[in-house]
Amino acid sequence: MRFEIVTIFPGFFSSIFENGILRRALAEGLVEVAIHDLRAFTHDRHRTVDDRPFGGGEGMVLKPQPLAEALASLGIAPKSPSPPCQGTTGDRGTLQGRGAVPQMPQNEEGALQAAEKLVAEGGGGFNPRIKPTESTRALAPEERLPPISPEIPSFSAASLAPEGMHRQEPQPPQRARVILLSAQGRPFTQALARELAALDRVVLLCGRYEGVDERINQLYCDQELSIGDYVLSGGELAAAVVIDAAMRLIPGVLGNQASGEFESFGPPDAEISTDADGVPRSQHGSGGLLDYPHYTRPAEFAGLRAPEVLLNGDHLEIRRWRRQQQLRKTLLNRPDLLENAVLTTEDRKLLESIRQEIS
Ligand code: 6GU
Repeated sequence: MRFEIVTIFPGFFSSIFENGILRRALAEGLVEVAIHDLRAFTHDRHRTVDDRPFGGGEGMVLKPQPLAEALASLGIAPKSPSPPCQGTTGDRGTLQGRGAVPQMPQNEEGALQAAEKLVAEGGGGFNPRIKPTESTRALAPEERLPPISPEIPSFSAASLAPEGMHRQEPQPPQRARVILLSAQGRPFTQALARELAALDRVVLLCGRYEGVDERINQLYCDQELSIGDYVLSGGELAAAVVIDAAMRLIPGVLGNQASGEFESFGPPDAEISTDADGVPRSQHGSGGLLDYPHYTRPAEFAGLRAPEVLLNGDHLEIRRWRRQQQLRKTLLNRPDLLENAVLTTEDRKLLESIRQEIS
């Protein structure tokens, strides 16, 4: 699994990838992350990435040319000039040969043609737009991983291997997706995180300023994603969120695979599993409810005792209590989730009594 991030703040990500689960996943080669500095794809003295919006208005817009060149360097060609993507198109292969990072024209008009030519010629690899972009399209064996640009900080041992030393051999089919991060995107969810975790390559374009020239979305993006109903100053935080959420669902990244399946927003059909002692690991995967509250030693802290039921070892009772707590938390904090939750008759009774209790 490889994430490519295109950003004007490459330094933003260092602490995120140097800590915790992400760090381990990278060190173990389960995940690769490459960060591409958008300014490396400018050609003027000031390394200009933005410009004033046509039609006037506040703020600045990310220019299309550096983004098109950044994508070309990753072997990603424009789709056919069709209507803007609606955020639900399928995955597509986006890979190409290695080779040097292309020489791009020094003017903006030529950039797109050059990007297309580069990819069509094979210097930049294959053109995924030539083929239909059906969901999860398999790539031909000769379609290889992208070049690693020298200026790109990369966070995995594999991607730091010297040019020519890795991935020369034919690769298995690749599934890839290009995502624009913007406040205008469709909401990022756990279900989407699961989708991304099953892909081989995810390219994240971090929007900045007032936005990104919409033609980049139209030409290149499979999805436009937002991480919530608030405005961030840029897509970098959102990219980190998307990577964190997706990467921890990749097999092997979490020590205990079940903990990914069974937390809040787990798949609705996640089965209730038990640990070696027969204690339910959790019930919170079942039905898309929020997680239940957790407690650990000491049994009493600051005058508050952990719930007695958790201390007495009655697994059936523990299970019942946790389900009730899930229902309670979901009702209080996210009542919207109850609409799609899978609820038993007992759950509904419990919900009713919680409703009465809190009203
Ligand atoms: Cl992905 N970008 C920006 N700028 N703001 C956001 C967002 C993304 N998601 C929520 N707010």
